[in-house]
Amino acid sequence: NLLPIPQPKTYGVLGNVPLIDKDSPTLSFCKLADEYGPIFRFEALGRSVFIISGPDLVADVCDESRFDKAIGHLLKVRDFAGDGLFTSLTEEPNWQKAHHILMPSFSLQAMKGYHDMMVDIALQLVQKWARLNPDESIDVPDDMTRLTLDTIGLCGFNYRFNSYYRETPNPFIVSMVRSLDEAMHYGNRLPIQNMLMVKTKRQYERDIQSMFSLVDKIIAERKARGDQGETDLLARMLTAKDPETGEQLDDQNIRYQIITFLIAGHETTSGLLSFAIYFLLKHPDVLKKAYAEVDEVLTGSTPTYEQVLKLKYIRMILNEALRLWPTAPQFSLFAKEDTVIGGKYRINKGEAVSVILPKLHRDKGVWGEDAEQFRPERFEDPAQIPDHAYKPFGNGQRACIGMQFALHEATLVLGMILQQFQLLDPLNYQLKVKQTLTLKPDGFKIRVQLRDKKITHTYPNKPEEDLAQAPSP
Ligand code: FDE
Repeated sequence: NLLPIPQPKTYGVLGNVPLIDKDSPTLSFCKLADEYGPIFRFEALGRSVFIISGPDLVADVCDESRFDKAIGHLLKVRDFAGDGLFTSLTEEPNWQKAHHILMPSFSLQAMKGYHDMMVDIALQLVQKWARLNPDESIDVPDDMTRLTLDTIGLCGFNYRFNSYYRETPNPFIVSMVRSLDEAMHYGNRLPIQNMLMVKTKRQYERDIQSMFSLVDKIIAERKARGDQGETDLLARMLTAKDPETGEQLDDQNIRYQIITFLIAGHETTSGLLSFAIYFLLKHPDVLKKAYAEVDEVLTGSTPTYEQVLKLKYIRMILNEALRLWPTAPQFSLFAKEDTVIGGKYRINKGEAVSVILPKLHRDKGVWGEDAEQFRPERFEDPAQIPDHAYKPFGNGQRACIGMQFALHEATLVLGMILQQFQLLDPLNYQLKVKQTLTLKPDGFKIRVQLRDKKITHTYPNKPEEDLAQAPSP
């Protein structure tokens, strides 16, 4: 009763590569899944991976006794993230070590310690927006990227990128975005093509060097300054010992971890905040409820840690945004032994599967007929969330270590924005999703007005009916 796994049309050595849009591979996989179903084989230049999006299949590959994290599509990212947490295999010694050392820094409890620093950066965003002239637009993903980079920089390494003091993106960001983009494209080119792209290669190497030198500077400065009682990630990495082995992280690995946190901690969270704002603008009913909650909970000039925990509806909005547009849209695993998934598909030892989240998260069988619609109320009762149909933070021991961090930050920031501003969509933005490993709404611009709390809220948006549908991936 085993079934063959379908495969789309191949093109010689290129395999299935010509079928995907190289600038947005995950969304191409979603489209192919419409045609080929919840599992299909994808072949790219000698690599082969099963692309899966059916909840029953995902449940099986999330069984950690049979599958473990694969780094297939992240391989090139190792050029700059090395054996940092995100890009290491579970069996590499530095994964275990760093996981043990860093877990306490990301506990719910630890968020208390980051709260004031998060407020510090969020205030910079709010103050920037408050000073804009009425005819000036805000590039949402740009400003959110400033926010999330500065936040992880400050909370993680006591380093200020000061992105709100610059017109253009921080040079570190320019290098990082360009390297991520190259890492994403590299694997889909023929070796000969890669060899011929001399300029791209040189730029890539320069970008990596520039990231390394910034990070090495941060480490060196901290070491020179000595221990001043800091409790941030860097302090922990420089001093803490793995309780199991008694070993510390070496300097090269610390460099990789810092780059990892800077990448993982800001691209995904800024995308999350941008999509959340997009959905709020297009759903006046949700926006109204969000304002009501914020006005009830956020009574002081800046939110306290406890108040952020009370912003339940804001949290639901973020969860729902991550359902429709999971900003880290794909993760991969390999089979530890020959196995069968969904009761009918054979996966052999060593073979890789990749979970396509935007598709999984819109499965009508588990989410219902309105799966494509933005409806935060789905997250009212956590017990109702289908276990293996919602994986925006990945799975098991390799799930996102930064989840609490990202959610606390995003809840705080969204709360502060709504406390201060009316959101306007004068250009009637039409969603266009861009991928640079992570997903973001491309060219998303809004305007804001300071709220006058004496006036009841007015929402200068289009009627709800034609906006209720979230666009398909
Ligand atoms: C991780 C992660 C994941 C998984 C991946 C794989 O498996 O491959 C996912 C899905 C995620 N992550 C997602 C997300 C979303 C958001 C918003 C976030 N994320 C955020 C963040 C922040 C921070 C800091 C982070 N994040 C981090 C991280 C890390 C480090 C990792 C790795 C872990 C291990 O150990 O493996 C992750 N993240 Fe995240």
